[in-house]
Amino acid sequence: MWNEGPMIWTSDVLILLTSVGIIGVLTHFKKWKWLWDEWLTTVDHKKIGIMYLIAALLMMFRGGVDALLMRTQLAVPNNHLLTAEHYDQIFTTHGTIMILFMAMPFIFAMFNIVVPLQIGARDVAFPYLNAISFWLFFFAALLFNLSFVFGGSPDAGWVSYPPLTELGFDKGPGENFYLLAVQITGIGSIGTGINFLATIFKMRAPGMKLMKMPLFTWSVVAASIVIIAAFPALAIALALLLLDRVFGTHFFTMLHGGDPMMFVNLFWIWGHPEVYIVILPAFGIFSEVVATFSKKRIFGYSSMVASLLLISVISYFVWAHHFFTMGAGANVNTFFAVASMMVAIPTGVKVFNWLFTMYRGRVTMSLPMWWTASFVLNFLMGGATGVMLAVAPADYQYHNSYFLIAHFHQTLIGGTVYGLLAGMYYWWPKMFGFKLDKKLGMWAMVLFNIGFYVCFMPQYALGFMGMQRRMYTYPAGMGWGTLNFISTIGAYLMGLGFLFIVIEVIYSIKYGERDLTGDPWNGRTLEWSLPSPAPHYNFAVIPTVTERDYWWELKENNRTHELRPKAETLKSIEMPKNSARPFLMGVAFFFAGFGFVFHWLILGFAALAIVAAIMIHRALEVHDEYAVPVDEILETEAATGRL
Ligand code: HEM
Ligand SMILES: [Cu+2]
Repeated sequence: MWNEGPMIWTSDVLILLTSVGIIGVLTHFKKWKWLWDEWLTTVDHKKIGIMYLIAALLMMFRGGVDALLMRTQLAVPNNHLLTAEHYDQIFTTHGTIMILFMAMPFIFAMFNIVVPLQIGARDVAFPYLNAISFWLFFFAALLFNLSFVFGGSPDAGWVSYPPLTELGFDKGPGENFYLLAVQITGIGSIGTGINFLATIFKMRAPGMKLMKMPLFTWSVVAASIVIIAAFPALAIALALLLLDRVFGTHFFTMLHGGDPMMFVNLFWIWGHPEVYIVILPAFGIFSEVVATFSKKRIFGYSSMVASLLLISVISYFVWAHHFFTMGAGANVNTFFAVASMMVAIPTGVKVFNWLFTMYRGRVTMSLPMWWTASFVLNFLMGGATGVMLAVAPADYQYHNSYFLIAHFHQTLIGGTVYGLLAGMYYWWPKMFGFKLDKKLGMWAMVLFNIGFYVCFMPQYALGFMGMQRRMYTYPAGMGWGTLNFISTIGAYLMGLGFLFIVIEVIYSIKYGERDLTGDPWNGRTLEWSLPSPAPHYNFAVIPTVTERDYWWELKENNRTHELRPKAETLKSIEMPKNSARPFLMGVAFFFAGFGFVFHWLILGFAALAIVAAIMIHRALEVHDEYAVPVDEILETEAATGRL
């Protein structure tokens, strides 16, 4: 902290000022009680979704600043803006944050905001667990981000391979921060996977058979299955590595019979499915957006469902494509090459179905639709370069080169991030009751999209020219200078695009078009039958579904009044009570993590004991629900003009 140089000191000061600022504002406007009652203790899936969204956008900012620092460093040959050590730390935190603390919470934001509304439920199956998942993620993100303030950031890449990460080569504490923060957020993710699978299988409105579910909900099923099966592998890998580091075991240390390759296998058994976890919900979002804005039902519904499920299964048979060059032999490599290429088939089916849905549809180019259209082109290229990488012999040439960097950014940004932004624009009115400004949004989209190609296209070429990933600088004679400079310009254009999104949000809070109908896009699924934002109990009366795209059917046949509540028949509604425990559990996990990072075992175990105490307290709880009185429902429904 004290010996790390002006860049870190400046960040430290900025963090301190921001914290003081936030505390000051909350105190000045007397918002502490509101914050506690309405947000920190909430179990309402819509609010949890909004908190995930805010956190994800903040982390996108942090990860983006990392990206710009790296691209600035690489803009010209022989640059010394960053030291090698600093560059290592930055690509590590960038990768980890983008995948685990940006993409994951962003998909969870969408799960939470949409799924219960879309299936006609009042909340998720386990609202209390849902809050725990959020706070575990939140405090894990805090722990991870604190690493550069206390003791230094991890620097062994987001994959954290031993022996680089064995104690002998990496004294820490950066690596400990990585292991513990990722472990804690991973536990939360497993909870979310279980929660949403249970929600979707158990809480659907009467009549909503599986094959009548909206495609976004289907994509959450697929992603949740992958989460439940994949994250335990990561938990084991991280736990064993932590044991090696903190307690001197030898799971992965070669000298005493351990095998670092085992970590690599465990990591990618999680790591590859992980990229499908973050892309599958994006596929679901595109399906909703394309159908809504083409005013047509989705083309090939059953094949869309089948391809989602197929992708989630195939994703388990490809992990070894991450180490084709490690000498597994031709037969093993062939198996994993063929399996990897097979993913292209169901993905291709989906792309064609989106195109066929648009074909002869009455297409409206709204912002969600622009992001979707840009996604399609990106994903075709990302998919094609993915198949190129899956050709095992060819991969010996471009393994770990910039070609790979360009490929995975094209799928992660052009697929996942575009999808999540499309979803954010699409469901924003449902969350907040107003639309985001289209003009500013177009600026953001155009800048981001052009910036994307300017940034990453040159990197494909750089890969072929021999530039390796994770190089902190390069000599002038390689001929890589021009392309790198262009790439950096692209990165800044994307940064500018992000800035426009921020401006757009701030502007729209004041001037954005209010949504008084609840159905600003003329949507097809149940969430659009509710007012925006939806009341805290969601549905005053649970609908009985008879069709796919039920809300659309009702609108077509002038039967929307069937979903209106009737004053005579309203009954009081049981809703889960707020609880402080999930938040406190997050705090306790934070201190446990902090303790183990610095080998303060007493703090670590004491904090875990508090976690246990909270769990016992919960186990003894008898009444965790309360009844919303009919009067309150009447009043709320009348205020939105639905009675
Ligand atoms: C403005 C957008 C972005 C830019 C300019 C950018 C740039 C970079 C750069 C320069 C690297 C290091 C390459 C190297 O030297 O090896 C990198 C690595 C990486 N990026 Fe990004 N990135 C962006 C967005 C994202 C997003 C959205 C994700 C994930 C959702 C992501 C995931 C990763 C990962 C996993 C790594 C590998 C880290 C490692 O090698 O351990 N990036 N990125
Ligand atoms: Cu993979």
